[in-house]
Amino acid sequence: MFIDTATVKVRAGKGGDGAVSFRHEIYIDKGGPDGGDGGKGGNVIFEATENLNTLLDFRYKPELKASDGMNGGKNRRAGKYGDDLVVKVPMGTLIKRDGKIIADLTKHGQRQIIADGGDGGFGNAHFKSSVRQTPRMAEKGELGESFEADLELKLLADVGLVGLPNAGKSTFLSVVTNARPEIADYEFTTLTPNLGVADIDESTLLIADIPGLIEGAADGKGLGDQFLRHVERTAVLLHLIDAYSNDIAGDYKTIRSELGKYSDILVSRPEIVALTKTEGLDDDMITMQTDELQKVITKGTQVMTISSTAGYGLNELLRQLNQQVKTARDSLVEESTSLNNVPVLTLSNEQNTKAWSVTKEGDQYIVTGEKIEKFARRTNFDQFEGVNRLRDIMKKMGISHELVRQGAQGNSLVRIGSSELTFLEQ
Ligand SMILES: Nc1nc2c(ncn2[C@@H]2O[C@H](COP(=O)(O)OP(=O)(O)OP(=O)(O)O)[C@@H](O)[C@H]2O)c(=O)[nH]1
Ligand SMILES: [Mg+2]
Repeated sequence: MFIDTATVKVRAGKGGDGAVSFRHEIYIDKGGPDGGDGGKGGNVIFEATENLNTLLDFRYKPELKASDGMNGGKNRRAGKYGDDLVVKVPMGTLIKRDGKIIADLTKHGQRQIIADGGDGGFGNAHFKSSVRQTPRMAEKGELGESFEADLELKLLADVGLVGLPNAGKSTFLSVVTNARPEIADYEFTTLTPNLGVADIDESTLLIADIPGLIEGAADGKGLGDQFLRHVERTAVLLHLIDAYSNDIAGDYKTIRSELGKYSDILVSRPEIVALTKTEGLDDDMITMQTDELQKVITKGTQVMTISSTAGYGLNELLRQLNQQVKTARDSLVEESTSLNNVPVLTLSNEQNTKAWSVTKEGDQYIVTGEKIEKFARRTNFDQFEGVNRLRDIMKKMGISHELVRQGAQGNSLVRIGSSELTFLEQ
């Protein structure tokens, strides 16, 4: 079976907690704070490899988890970082989060952090100040990023075969490559894409055969557009047309219009058109059909004639394809590098960190805002001083002022994310 999409849960490691500890020195009852910081949680990293070509394995991996960071220790000893988890995916895998592309791994060895490990919490050694000599508080480590990632494999073939059903696409693939797709004299024989490798001169061409397209394909008719993404990034399109067609110009236009509706990129790919099944046709007939085609094809497009069953014109066609693929690949480099720079989504987006808001619900006050929620998550609510520090931060950010303005009193309940505290402002 051909598997080209998968959904996996990714979970980066939690950061280790900071430690509360005090130096033990001879003659000194209690030394300064020396609790170390927690280590950062491990990242989940995806790496593209040429050794895989399906996403099949991911169906058996319910969760991809990196390890947690260790807690800090005495003597300012920092917790060990959690180990990263490196996940191998086939080249051409797109990774999406909530429908947004967060990574596009096209080259062998290319890596990207998909889920970022949580930061470790500060140990109490960080919290010493002139007024606070013995801080009995430390931060908790943050949770790592965790979400469902949708993987989508786009085959990075060199040549994409397009055409109406029954045009002879699979037959061509079966003759010029090692692939053995199903072939039959009816429409929609091919239901899922086939890939094959053709040898020509000193090169190899990876050719993708997809189900036939019909009018309305881009809107979901027939087998719809679900397979067009497999040819979206092929360097060159080979458009096959049955030479026996009664409306050869119409056939051509139907396919071009569906490609155009699907994507601008697809329709602007270099294209070679080939008339198929020509072994039984005389030259006049072929010339007539070619002339008809010339009236409608995109300027500069080559028209070739082949017969897969008789073996006519195949090497010439492969040679032309090879040349066009080479030229096209050079200009494609730019496109794929810009895709590689798609940033990974992370929780800390600078623009949002300053924003917060306070709303009143019944007699509770709900505080939202990325930065304050982050501080709250890192606060250890079992430690009195930790909670007080959170109150200090709320004061500095102006949140306390807003709480007073909205009527909060000392014992009012304030909720920040999933944390709760009493207001306690004098
Ligand atoms: N005479 C002749 N028949 C051919 C040639 N190539 C393909 N055919 C026939 O055309 C019919 C359709 O061929 P396929 O290769 O299955 O066509 P397809 O484009 O893959 O069709 P779908 O998968 O349905 O889109 C089959 O009966 C083939 O035997 C050829 O060069 N000459
Ligand atoms: Mg087919």
